[in-house]
Order: sequence, then C-alpha cells, then structure tokens
Amino acid sequence: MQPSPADHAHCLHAATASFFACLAANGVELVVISPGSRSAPLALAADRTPGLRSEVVVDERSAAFVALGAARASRRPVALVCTSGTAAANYLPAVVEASHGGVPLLVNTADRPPELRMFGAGQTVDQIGLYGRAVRWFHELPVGSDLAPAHASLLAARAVALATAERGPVHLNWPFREPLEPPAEAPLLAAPVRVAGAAVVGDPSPLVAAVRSTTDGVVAVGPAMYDPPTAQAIAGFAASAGWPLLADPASGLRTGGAALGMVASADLLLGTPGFADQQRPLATVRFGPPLTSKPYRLWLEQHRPSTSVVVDPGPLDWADPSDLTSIVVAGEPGPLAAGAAGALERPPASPWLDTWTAADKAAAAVLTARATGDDEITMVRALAELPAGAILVASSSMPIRDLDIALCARVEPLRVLANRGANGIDGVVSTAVGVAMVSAEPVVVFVGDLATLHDLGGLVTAARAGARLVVVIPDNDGGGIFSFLPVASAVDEATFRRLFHTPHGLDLVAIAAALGATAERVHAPQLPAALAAALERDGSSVLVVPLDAAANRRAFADLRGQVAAALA
Ligand SMILES: Cc1ncc(C[n+]2csc(CCOP(=O)(O)OP(=O)(O)O)c2C)c(N)n1
Ligand SMILES: [Mg+2]
Repeated sequence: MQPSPADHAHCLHAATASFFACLAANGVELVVISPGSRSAPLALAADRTPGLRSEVVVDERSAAFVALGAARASRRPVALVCTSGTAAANYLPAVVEASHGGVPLLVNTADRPPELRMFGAGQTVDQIGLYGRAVRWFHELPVGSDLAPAHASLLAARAVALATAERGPVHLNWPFREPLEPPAEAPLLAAPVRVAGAAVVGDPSPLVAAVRSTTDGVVAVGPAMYDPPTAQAIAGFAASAGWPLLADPASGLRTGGAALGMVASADLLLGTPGFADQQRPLATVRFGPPLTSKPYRLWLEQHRPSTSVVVDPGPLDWADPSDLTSIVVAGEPGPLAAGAAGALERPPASPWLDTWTAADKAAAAVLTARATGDDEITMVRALAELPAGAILVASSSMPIRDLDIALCARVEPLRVLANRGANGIDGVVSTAVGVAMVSAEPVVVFVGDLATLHDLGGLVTAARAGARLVVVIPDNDGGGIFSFLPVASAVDEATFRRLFHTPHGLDLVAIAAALGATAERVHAPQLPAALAAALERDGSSVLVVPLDAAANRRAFADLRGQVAAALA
C-alpha cells in the first residue's frame, strides 16, 4: 500500500531533519548547499536545523572547494548538499583533494529512486560509487520515505565519526521519490545519536553516566570472542554497575570465569513473555556486535531504553539493526570497561538485579535437569562439560543458538569461537581445522549436517593435515532452523521440505569414514562418553547424532514451557 502524500512527506522530512540534527549534535557547524529540486528534502532540513549554518553556492565545483576550505580551517567536518546528475559529478575535484589532503567532508547527493534509473529519466546518472576510491565510505540510503528517523540519525553519527577518524570525505547518496515538498507541520525527529570519543578516544564517562542514570540497566556482550583480560574487565564493569551481565555464548565471558550477575539464560528468560514484559530496561551498555539472541533483540525493540551505549573500536563496526543506539563510545573495550569500573561507587542493593539472578538460577535448574532427550539441548549439556581450556567452534544456524539457549555459565574456561561476522554455514569444518592447527588445547566443532556437507572439503583437509579435531554433528537430515521459522507453517509440507528443510538422506558416518575420520553414530544421551573417548584419539573424529527436527522443536518448546512455569 502506498503511504498518503502527507505521511510520505512527513516520513521523508523527519528522516532528513533527524540526519542534520544529528550532524549538529556531533559538532558539524556548516552546510554548503547548491540549489536543485530533487535535493529539496536535504536543503530544507539543513537550512532549518538549529545550530547549523547554511551557505548557498550555485556552482557545485566551487561549493565543494568552499566546504573543503572551511573544513580545513575549522578542523571540523563540513557537509555538502546537491541535486542529482552532473551536479554531483562536479564535486569530484574537491573530493579528490579532500581524500589526499585528509579533510573530512560529508558529501550528500540527492538521487532518483531506483525505478527511475537506467530508463532515461532526466538528470539521472549512475551515482553509485561516483567518487570511486576517493571517499572513505560510500553508502546508498533507503528511499527517503522508507528511512526511519532513528536510522538517519545513526547514519549521520557514523558519517561524522568515519570522516573524522579516517580523515577524509564520505559520500551518502539519497534517493528521493516525489512529492518532495515538506509537510505542513514540523516533522517529529529522532533523538540524535551522540558519538563520544571521536575527539577523546577511550573516555569512559558515557558508561559511568549510563550506570548512574538507573539501577535498571543491562550490560550486554556480543559474539566478540574477547580475550580473558578484556572479558574480565567487562565482567568487572558489570559487577561495579550492579547490572545483570547478558553474555553471548561466543562473547568470551559466558564460559570464562565466575562473573557476578551473569545471566546465561537470558534467551530463555526473555523468550518468556511474562518476564520480558515485566523487566523493562532503562539503559543498556553493549560491548561488541549485537547478541545472537532474537528474544533479546525483540525485548529491546519492545521497550526501547532511552540510553543505549555501544562500545566498539571503529565506526564501521557499530552494528545496530534496531536503531536503538543513543551514544557510541569509540575505543578499546577492555580499558574503557576498567576505567568506568574504577570511577563507579559501590552499587546499591537492586531488586532489578535480584530478579534477574533469581530467574537465571531457576532457568539453570530446569536446564541441568534435562540431559536425557534425543535433542540438541542434551547435546549442549554434554558440550558444556568439555575439559577446562577446550575450544568449541560453533556453526551458524542452530548450533550457536543451541549454545545460547542451553550453555550455562561455567568457571573452567571453555572458549567458544564462531564465524558470526556474516553468519554463513560455509567453511565451518575448515575453520575448526585452522583453529586446531594453532591450538594445543582440544578442539571440538559443533556443526549442522548441511553445514558439514557444505564443507566436506574441510574433512579432507583435516585428514591431510592430521588435525586433532572432534566434529559433533546434530544430524536432523536438513536445515532444522527452518522448522522454527514462520515459513514452516506458511507453506505445505512438501514445499517446505523441498525448498527449506532440504533433506539429503545421506549417511554421514560412511561419508566421514571415507574421508579419513574415525566416525560413529551416537545418541545424544551417550554423547558425554563418546566425546571423552574421541578427545583421547589422534586425528579427526566425527560423532553423528541422529535427531528428528520436529521432536527437537518440541523439546525446545517444552523447555521454554518449563522455564515459564518455573518463573511463574
Ligand atoms: C553459505 C550459506 N548458505 C546458506 C545459508 C542459509 N542457511 C541458514 S541456516 C541453513 C540450514 C543449515 O542447516 P544445518 O547446518 O544442518 O543446521 P541446522 O539448521 O539443522 O541446525 C541455511 C541453508 C547460510 N547461512 N550460509
Ligand atoms: Mg541440520
């Protein structure tokens, strides 16, 4: 359905106004505008933003050099706005000079929406990557009216941080669909995202201020696989804050020591509607990428805490698919966490923290009682008992989520590694071979059957390299994850199986043996003994655990029901 013209105008201008308000909040003072029609939403928003001075220069070539001179002299990023077509091309000489001269320029070019490109619409040229390698960052925005104001704010913060940190121009290309005129009433703006640390890298004061603002906050740690000193510093910060510590299985914190306030079962707790509705976070401090847990993400989106601090070393690393960030703190997480912990007073007694830790205890009791079913919960219970110092490589799809759900905190170190950058199911066995090549500790890889078939070359590599590796395969004859998705009930069974579950019917034990591994079929409850034996062996071992995807899904539903009952 098309939005009404009024809604369209409101969305479009709320996005551009939020963008410029965020530039102003992060120290931008000047915008150089060249006249045009398609760029109206940018020009009007820039001109109306308090704290921004706008200057109009008709010739874009000259406008860009004016911005360059102003940015050079003021040592602050200066924004440029022009319309589509050769207008944008005229910025090139100044952009090249800014690139070589290390001058922060924020280049904003208006564009036609995708459906008007390549079919002869007026003033339409290919603006994607127009300045080539002369810019530090190029980004094509969503069509204006589809751009959420909070996202526009986040983009503005990133553009300023990048242009400043990387000393050079950045290019944002803005496609706009007509009508372009502003709404009758002033649009509602998103709160600007502040970038702390662009000037003073490593200043922990935003973390301290967030903690002082409320007792009802959480420290969340994504799959950053932090080293032990960093993990310890972050755990120390959470303890000083008196906030619960929600740590992804691949964070480096969940299974790396005793951390006060650790809530390992956050996915189960926040997947329980009563708990998630009642526990309303007022602030979060996140280290590293977003957490794997979907219930955690939905919980944040439901309550939208007003303070969301993200700690990440580089501007291109901040990830926030929910547009929640209010402050980005650039710098190394370990020193920042330690600095903040040092500045905090002893935390007051907090019913909020007590509720979390009591709930976590209840969920952990439910989990530890479940180690007998033919399901992935039982498999995780076995993997949770790997010897101290072991390394567990987890595949994307269900294995990493299984760990998130069912891996309790433990004191003896278990290092969990996962390819969470792009979440592919490819190359998982090969990744584990690489891990084993450089590690003296036992290495186990927990990898789905499809992911194993995707990387059979990894088993060949393991055999050729003589890698000491244990491959544990939850074999649900296809992509079990799809049974948890809405598509499972949206299409007929045969279509679901052919297009999504994709059963292969292959004997993975025979395949693994043929490729040089010691392979056996093991039922989930017998996994602890099989693992212990495999860890004693030289070369690679493959343990294939037969599972039924539907029964496994029921086991998880049952677990969630038990947790909900324990919390009620
Ligand atoms: C390289 C790549 N191709 C496709 C996908 C999409 N995908 C996500 S999960 C999945 C199924 C994985 O099945 P399996 O490894 O058996 O794990 P399970 O879901 O059964 O736990 C697929 C195909 C992906 N993430 N990466
Ligand atoms: Mg599978």
